Amino acid sequence: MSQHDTTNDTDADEGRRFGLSVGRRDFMKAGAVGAVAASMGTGLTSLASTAEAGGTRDALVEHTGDWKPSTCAGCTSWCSAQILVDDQTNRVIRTRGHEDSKIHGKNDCPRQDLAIQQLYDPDRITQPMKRTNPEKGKDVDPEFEPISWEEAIDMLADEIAELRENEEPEKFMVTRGRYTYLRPILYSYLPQIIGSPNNISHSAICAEAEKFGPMYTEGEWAYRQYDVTESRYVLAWGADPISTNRQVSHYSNEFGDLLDQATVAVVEPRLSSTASKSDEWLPVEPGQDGALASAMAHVILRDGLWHREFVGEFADGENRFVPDKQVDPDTFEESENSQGVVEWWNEELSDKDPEWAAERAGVPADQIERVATEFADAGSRAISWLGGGPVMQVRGSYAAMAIHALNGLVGSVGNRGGTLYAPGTATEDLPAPDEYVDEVAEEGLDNEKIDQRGRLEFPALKDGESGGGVVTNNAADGILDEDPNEIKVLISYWNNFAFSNPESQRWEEALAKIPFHATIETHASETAWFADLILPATHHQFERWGQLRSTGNGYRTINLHTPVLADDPDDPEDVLENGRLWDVKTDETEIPYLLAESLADKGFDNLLEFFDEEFPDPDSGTTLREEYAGDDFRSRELRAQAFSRNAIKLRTQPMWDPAYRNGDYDWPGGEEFDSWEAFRERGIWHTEKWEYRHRWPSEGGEFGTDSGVFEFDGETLRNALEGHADRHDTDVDTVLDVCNYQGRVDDEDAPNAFVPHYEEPYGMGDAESYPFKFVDHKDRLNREGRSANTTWLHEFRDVNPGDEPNKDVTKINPRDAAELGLEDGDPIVIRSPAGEIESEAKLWEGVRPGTVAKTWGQGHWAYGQVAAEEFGEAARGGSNNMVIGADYDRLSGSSVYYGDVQVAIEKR
Ligand SMILES: Nc1nc2c(c(=O)[nH]1)N[C@H]1C(S)=C(S)[C@@H](COP(=O)(O)OP(=O)(O)OC[C@H]3O[C@@H](n4cnc5c(=O)[nH]c(N)nc54)[C@H](O)[C@@H]3O)O[C@H]1N2
Ligand SMILES: Nc1nc2c(c(=O)[nH]1)N[C@H]1C(S)=C(S)[C@@H](COP(=O)(O)OP(=O)(O)OC[C@H]3O[C@@H](n4cnc5c(=O)[nH]c(N)nc54)[C@H](O)[C@@H]3O)O[C@H]1N2
Ligand code: SF4
Ligand SMILES: [Mo]
Repeated sequence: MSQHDTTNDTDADEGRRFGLSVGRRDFMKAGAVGAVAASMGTGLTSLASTAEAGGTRDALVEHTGDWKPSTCAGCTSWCSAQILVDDQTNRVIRTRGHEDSKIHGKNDCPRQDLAIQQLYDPDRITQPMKRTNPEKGKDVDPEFEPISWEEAIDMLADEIAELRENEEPEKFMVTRGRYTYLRPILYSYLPQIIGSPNNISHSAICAEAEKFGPMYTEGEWAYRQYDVTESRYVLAWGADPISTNRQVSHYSNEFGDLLDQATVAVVEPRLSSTASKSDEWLPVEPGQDGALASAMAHVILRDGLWHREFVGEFADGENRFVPDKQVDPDTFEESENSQGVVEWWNEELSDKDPEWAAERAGVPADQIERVATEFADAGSRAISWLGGGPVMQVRGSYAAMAIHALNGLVGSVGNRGGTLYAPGTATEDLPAPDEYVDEVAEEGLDNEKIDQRGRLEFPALKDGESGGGVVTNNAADGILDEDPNEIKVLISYWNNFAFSNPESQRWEEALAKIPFHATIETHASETAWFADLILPATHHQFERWGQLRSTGNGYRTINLHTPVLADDPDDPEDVLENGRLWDVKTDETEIPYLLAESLADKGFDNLLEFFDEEFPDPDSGTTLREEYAGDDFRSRELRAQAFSRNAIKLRTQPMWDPAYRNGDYDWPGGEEFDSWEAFRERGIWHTEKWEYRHRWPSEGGEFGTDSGVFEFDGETLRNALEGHADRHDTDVDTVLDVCNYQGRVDDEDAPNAFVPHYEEPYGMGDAESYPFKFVDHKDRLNREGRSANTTWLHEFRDVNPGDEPNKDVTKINPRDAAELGLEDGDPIVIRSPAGEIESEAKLWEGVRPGTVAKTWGQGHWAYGQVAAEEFGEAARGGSNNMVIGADYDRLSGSSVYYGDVQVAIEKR
């Protein structure tokens, strides 16, 4: 493993290649990282040689520094972590899972180590940069120049102040990707006080369609945790939990035991890591999961394998779920826990037998029978594990409902060995800004959002509400069409929308159109290429305050991000001096605070007043100005850091402040700390353990649906769809027609719109010109989009079944390859109606004939010297999002990645 050579940076024309005119000082700084690394190497070697034989590893761990708590945000597992910081060099040398975590203990996943490469990446942005070339475009060198924080913040404040003066605050926009739970400050409160409704999150390019399933069956717009230690059957749908998905660390720990005690079956068009280690692989035709789910439900009911206590029973005990026969609802006595199973059978399942599904899904009927039977034979200790693959598709919402409803049929919902949610946590909401919102802002906030959510064609029914969710990728069209309004000033943070959105070419255009764009990132990403201002961010795992949470093994933990490089993280001076490598600041706290000060200079002081009034240190009551008076920029920077610390203390106060938790606060139970220092030093807090079945109405609980029970008949969905139709003075059938679904309210020839049901996949591209289905999947070493510039990502690409180190291959079944005349290593072009990319053929049996699979995450033309072939000039590999067109599962607002994407493959 070689850290890429920092001495490259001194290459004479590097500045030009980077498109960043960087001064000599920066190269020297980069050089200094290299020097530390080199000297550390010697230090460790000598330390190792003095340690006792066999104990070198322990010597390293025990004697070189302290393990400090933080959080890994490498994926949505958000594992609590511990970081070993070397005493002598103040350098992070190791990370691991937090030893006290009841979810994963010290065991993390290998991706944590890549975070260290991110931290010390010589290509990080080390100080603010301003664009000097007013022209914007992919092929236009931005000609960035370094500037001071004071100048940078002033520039941004000028732009915002101007919008306010012109009474057009709705032309301001914030986008976010990953975040910590200090996010409301930048993502919600800042635009609210300025007066813009336009805060757009990445959620709909992430996994919203997945949440649709549990929402419209049991009323939970949330991810599940899976009780794998108690389970006897795991049926994973497009989820690859030892490689991606959520809680990879925990599920990887448990996977060996799981295979001993349970059967694992994986529904996947490609042989994923999990499929390769499981008992059954159902190599589904992309987009046809809904057919399998309906057929499995059919078998479970036909054979009388459902869970009586959860679902109910025929009054006389005779099973009337006979294929092709309708059931009289009066003959069935529903349990207190659920409703509508008879309707589901009558409207959808009665004729969906395994033969019917086999024809569509390309999986043998006897395998469907066997898997459905063994799944239900595990009783309630069976998991139907819903990943993004089967549902981030044009009509994916209904497949999500069907797949999740299988958990209802076998009674594994909230039950031992089944699908659990998170026990209640003791975080507190940050102070609310409502009092600081003035009239100009109120008017701005009345505008429609730029992603057009809630329009007839974008129901985005999060939490049952019309327009309740985001339609991330459509914001690009909103910006381009100035519909509902023009966007003049954008702050983007912790995302790379010009790369991560399907048909990302549209974002390049949209970003080029925005007159002023500031981005807060660690790297010069594709998005930064279009920015006017790059504000360099602290690294989330090592250099800042924040908080995330993990859910697994029956618990939820609250995990702190701490600035581990500072000796005393509570001391703002120490954090600014020692807590970060470069002249970088924290997106969610310090930057909004500095901006508030600068806006106040320009006559708009609502934001500053809010921060000053509402964010004192909750321990001492000291306000920011009492702690650091003075109006020079240094005092402001210190207040900004104190603000960060106070914000995290306020957010976590119930956990560490006995007086607070014993007051009015509705304490949910869980660990109790007696002081901030005690909590901060440990950095992790546990809930109580999930109590099985406590939400079952038969046990005195309630589900979050409109009916309060688990719904097989989609009553909550009916209400949500009717709400959306009413808002547009139309009927549900029109909504479904406009949104491209097949279900209807009352039409013999169409599926019932409310029950979980099969919808045919919809091809993006005609099958004749684009004969292959494209199967996109995450890299085992992707840290979402953030490990792109680490060498290990590229060196170890073969941790993905079928991939090759340092290459970006496309996996093609040898039978298809023979027809195309392709051999291993042949250069190819992948073409779709959206665009084309270049790749290399890899003949591999692990993909279904008729499909090609390609790992996501390559194809950067910016981001850094490792990520790109030539920074700003040439891409390394091909970005899948250039061929995945922009389309939507409109009921959830989700972007489509799977099932419907069709491509042509040609030899280059
Ligand atoms: N290693 C790693 N892990 C991660 C992340 C990461 O970047 N890297 N990111 C995290 C994030 S942000 C998220 S949202 C989660 C998402 O985690 P998941 O929801 O589990 O993952 P997706 O990437 O949406 O799912 C893609 C999978 O579906 C399969 N697939 C494609 N088409 C179909 C189909 O038609 N049917 C079926 N059944 N499967 C299909 C693909 O082969 C792939 O295995 O992962 C998190 N975990
Ligand atoms: N084809 C395809 N596309 C996908 C996916 C896929 O599986 N296939 N996955 C989708 C999913 S699930 C998601 S969640 C999105 C993720 O996509 P985005 O939400 O766009 O986020 P990332 O790409 O992870 O963010 C990368 C940016 O974060 C910056 N960054 C890195 N570390 C930090 C930090 O500590 N602080 C700050 N402020 N910035 C930092 C980097 O400079 C970089 O530009 O991508 C989606 N896009
Ligand atoms: S599973 Fe995700 S959050 Fe946990 S250590 Fe790995 S990358 Fe980090
Ligand atoms: Mo995601």
